Amino acid sequence: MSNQKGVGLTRRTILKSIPALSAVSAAGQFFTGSAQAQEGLEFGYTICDNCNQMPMCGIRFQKQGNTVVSVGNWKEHNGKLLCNKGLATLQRLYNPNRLLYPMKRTNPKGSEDPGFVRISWEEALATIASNLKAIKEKYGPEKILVFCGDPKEPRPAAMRLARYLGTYHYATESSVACRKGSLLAEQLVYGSEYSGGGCGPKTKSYMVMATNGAWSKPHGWWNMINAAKKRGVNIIVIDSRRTKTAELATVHLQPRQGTDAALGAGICRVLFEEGLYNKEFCDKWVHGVEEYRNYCKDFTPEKTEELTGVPAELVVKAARLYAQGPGSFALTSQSLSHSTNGVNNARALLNIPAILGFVDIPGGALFGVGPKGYIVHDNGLTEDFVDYKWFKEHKKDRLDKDFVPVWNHTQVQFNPNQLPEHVKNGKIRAFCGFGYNVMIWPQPDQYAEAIKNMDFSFATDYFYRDISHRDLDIILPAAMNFERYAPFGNHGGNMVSVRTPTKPMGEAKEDWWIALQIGCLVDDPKHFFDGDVLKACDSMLKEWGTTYADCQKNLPNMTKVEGPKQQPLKYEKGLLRHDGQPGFDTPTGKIELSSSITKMHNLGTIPIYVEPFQPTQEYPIKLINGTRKPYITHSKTRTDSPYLLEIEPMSTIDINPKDAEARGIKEGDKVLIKNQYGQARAQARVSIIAPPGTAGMQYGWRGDQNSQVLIPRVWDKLSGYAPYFETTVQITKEA
Ligand SMILES: Nc1nc2c(c(=O)[nH]1)N[C@H]1C(S)=C(S)[C@@H](COP(=O)(O)OP(=O)(O)OC[C@H]3O[C@@H](n4cnc5c(=O)[nH]c(N)nc54)[C@H](O)[C@@H]3O)O[C@H]1N2
Ligand SMILES: Nc1nc2c(c(=O)[nH]1)N[C@H]1C(S)=C(S)[C@@H](COP(=O)(O)OP(=O)(O)OC[C@H]3O[C@@H](n4cnc5c(=O)[nH]c(N)nc54)[C@H](O)[C@@H]3O)O[C@H]1N2
Ligand code: SF4
Ligand SMILES: [Mo]
Repeated sequence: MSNQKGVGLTRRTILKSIPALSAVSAAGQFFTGSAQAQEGLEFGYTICDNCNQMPMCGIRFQKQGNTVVSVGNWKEHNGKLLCNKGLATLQRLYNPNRLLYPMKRTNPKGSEDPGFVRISWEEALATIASNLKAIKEKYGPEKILVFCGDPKEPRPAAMRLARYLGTYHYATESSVACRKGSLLAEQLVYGSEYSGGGCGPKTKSYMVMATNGAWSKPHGWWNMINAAKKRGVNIIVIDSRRTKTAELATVHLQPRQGTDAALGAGICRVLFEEGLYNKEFCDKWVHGVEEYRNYCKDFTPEKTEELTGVPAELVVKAARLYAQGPGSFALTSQSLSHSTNGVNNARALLNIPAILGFVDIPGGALFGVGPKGYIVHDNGLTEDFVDYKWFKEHKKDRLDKDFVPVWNHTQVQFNPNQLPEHVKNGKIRAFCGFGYNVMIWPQPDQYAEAIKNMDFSFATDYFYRDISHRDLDIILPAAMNFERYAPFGNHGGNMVSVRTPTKPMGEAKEDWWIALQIGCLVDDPKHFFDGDVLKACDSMLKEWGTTYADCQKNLPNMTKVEGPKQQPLKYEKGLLRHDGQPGFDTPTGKIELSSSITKMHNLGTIPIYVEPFQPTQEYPIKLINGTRKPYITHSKTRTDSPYLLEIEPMSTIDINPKDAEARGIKEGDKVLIKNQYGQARAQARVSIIAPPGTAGMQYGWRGDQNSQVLIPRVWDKLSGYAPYFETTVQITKEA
């Protein structure tokens, strides 16, 4: 294999030499593969992780020896239609820039050149364990932050590591900015996770709440909504932009960004005033109806138009159409939450199916179910595996208690958005990162600085990412989805898929193995399955009546496991509440239009409208900074899968033709986006996808295209999320 010793490598030589040296190993394996041309092709199975979407799609690959030579659809799998990003994972697997060996820094933090050199796994794990132990003893275990980025797969093992290290400061990207803001809204209204679903044969109306599933969800969703349209389902899309999904709509409501609380109130007013709401259901199952109804009175269709920009007659039409039902809905996993009043915006839309009684009904969205202990929104985790109870008991001890009391009350994960402050105050001193990216935060430099100032830090990743990793003590190479056993996939509640991995490239190791090995060194190995990944998976699978090995024997079929039967009206049967009583898992046992929990923390009761940041003369354009593109995921596909990068080699920004013309901007022009916080470059795409006065762009580009510098560090009081979608900017053509 490689002759790499790595001693004395500088950062620059690493960046140059990792490609070169690992190319040797990659190509080495490739050539071994082709030298074994006589060897037959074999099929293998894995799960795609390229959009961090859960549940993930299934991949059937062909391999020759240890080399994967092609990827394709796994037709027996629930998610059997791979998208372009899934197909591009082979380019990622054999990307010559992959991180293949454990590395430690040799120069002081903050140096231009960290001087990373290759070390053995033994040294890496021993160094990590001794540092974590020392910090735990000297300052207390809660000074350690265990953090997982958007990748979902490492999470169960990372959270278990946090548990037995004894730190309840376990956070993920989903507690920075992703799914858990919407989840919080769902929990406040319905008492548990309820983000909607698709359209079944009985569905007659469908409300798409600020998600562009055509681009952000797997193919199955696009097929589902097209089929629904053909069947004549009334589709109401609420989206500030004219998306592919919106183009399918019977009615497209296009509110100005951040005004959904007004739109929700306007729609509910129509339902109340016209007697279209389900009074019987409300009387029995909904709390705060009168209070919210009174609030909605002011939101006449005309007033709603004035606040949201949605024509009055469309507000009325959408309410009437949706009320015909049976209605289903789909709530965004994040877009609404990226505003200062984000959780309330999401709650207001969630109130619509609530007052209509379109809750857990045939033809509507059903509450998700899983096998024993399975936490649907924390895919891959079971309550026992991560000891959820322990984390719940320690919520009040967490550092986010005063920052976001409602979050702290309801969420098991720590909200780490004040990390710079916590590090400055000595409250967080060590960082264990699994696939993390500092660019998820507004003003990322402040977070990079916080990580630099830790007493000790390490991370695992597929690649060395300069801005996230340069100030770590140790960086570890993670095995990719083709190369690892854990985790298994859980699909539709009762189907499990497992993998037949290849041997990892270089010395990459799977995240679960890394977490379990560290666990064995800092704590009782029994808590970490003696470092054995398959034993860890089996600890969950055995509870559901199977094992990893049995599931492998079933391939290419998925394995059916023991779990509750999917059924409607679970709230009538006591299947939603923690105490087994009928009703919803809220303090009142009812759906809460008026929240007992926000009230308890003096943060209001009903989801009121608050005017979002308004365009000014200096910064006249609202910037939705984070809309998904079908061929990009976050930081990942930029360089990892060059085939996708060819589609879009630099950051682009969608600008309405009117706004473009007023600024002399043409398709393809380079533009400068600027506000009081910072500036970023992009290439203009002149498109009606963006309404006049609003621009949309992806985030995650680096250097002078880093749009995160435009976002202020101000927070939604309920979730503690940043207003990524709310900022205002000026856009000018670059000289
Ligand atoms: N402005 C703006 N900011 C946003 C958003 C927005 O809309 N606008 N959206 C927010 C949301 S919803 C999200 S989800 C985040 C994006 O979340 P990010 O955390 O940026 O997600 P990724 O870029 O997918 O992955 C982060 C890192 O993990 C590595 N990685 C991937 N898979 C694995 C794995 O299995 N193991 C290991 N060890 N490493 C892995 C990748 O190489 C990468 O370096 O950004 C958030 N920030
Ligand atoms: N291809 C691809 N797929 C992905 C990802 C990816 O990066 N690329 N990321 C994955 C992740 S981590 C996530 S969280 C999901 C996100 O999935 P989505 O939530 O579907 O993604 P977005 O495109 O960010 O936002 C959805 C829509 O919200 C609209 N919107 C923005 N602000 C407002 C508002 O104030 N009101 C209303 N009504 N609409 C608004 C935008 O115009 C946009 O069309 O996607 C996942 N899937
Ligand atoms: S939608 Fe695409 S990227 Fe996401 S899991 Fe499926 S194939 Fe992979
Ligand atoms: Mo996300």
